Amino acid sequence: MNICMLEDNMDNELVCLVSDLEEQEALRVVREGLAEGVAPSAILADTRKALDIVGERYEASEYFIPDLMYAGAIAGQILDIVKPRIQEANDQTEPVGKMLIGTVAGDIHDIGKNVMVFLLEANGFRVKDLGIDVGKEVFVEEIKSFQPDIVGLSGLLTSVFETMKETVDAIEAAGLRDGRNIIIGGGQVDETVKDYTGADGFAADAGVGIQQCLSWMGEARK
Ligand code: B12
Repeated sequence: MNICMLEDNMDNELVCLVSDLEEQEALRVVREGLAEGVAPSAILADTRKALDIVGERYEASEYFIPDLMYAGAIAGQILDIVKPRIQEANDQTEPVGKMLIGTVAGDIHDIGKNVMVFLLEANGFRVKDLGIDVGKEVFVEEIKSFQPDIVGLSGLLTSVFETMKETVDAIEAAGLRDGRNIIIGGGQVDETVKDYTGADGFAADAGVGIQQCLSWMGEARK
């Protein structure tokens, strides 16, 4: 047991190391865990728990913007290590569905979106991730070529709720809404924002988002 586990009373070494920004130790634990057969989905779940703690520490003024960026970079490296394992498993099977996702224009937050992407892949979706600050025209063009079953719009800033609405409107105006669902996600979205933007669903948590997407594809988990 290391010091951070004693101090924070956490029983999970990876959650503790990532939330304490112990980059090298965290990456070592991830690599050893994978070698010992720990499920990639468990590593992703722990990484998400750690990012929630980082967010809480930021709001409590214990962490500052550089710490958030560092936490994001550590999470990104973990996701990079885990991703090939998830892809290996997915290559063996037909995808559950196709999902196009991006953070809408005006917003550069992507940690939560990336968690959602990895959970989608872990659950058998083929995912095209458009990245951050994605304009509505780009969503429209990518829907035409990728033909997703579901479109996911991520946004953490309240100021981009309008952009989400404009993106949904543009998809509708291009005649690309029929036969596919649109889900919005981000820490501050709720039923009211969903109704305002005209999306079909919302999720302020990736676990809820996965359940919604699986249910749309007819594979809801019990
Ligand atoms: C980390 C962070 C940053 C990092 C982002 C790094 C990165 N690569 O993403 C940096 C430092 C860059 C940043 C910048 C800014 N930030 Co900031 N940031 C945060 C912080 C602390 C944590 C966000 C996070 O990653 N959480 C952890 C993840 C795992 O959670 P999540 O994003 O909510 O994602 C989950 C769900 O929402 C969902 N989800 C997410 N996307 C999607 C998509 C779909 C389709 C689905 C289904 C689900 C889903 O699944 C995820 C996993 O469960 C939040 C505070 C908070 N508590 O959210 C502020 C916060 C979002 N930021 C805020 C602000 C104000 C800013 C800045 C404007 C600050 C500034 N003055 O420059 C800039 C904005 C720049 C821009 N144009 O976007 C405010 C927003 C307030 C508001 N009312 O809009 C917040 C709420 C902080 C606060 N309390 O004031 N930020």
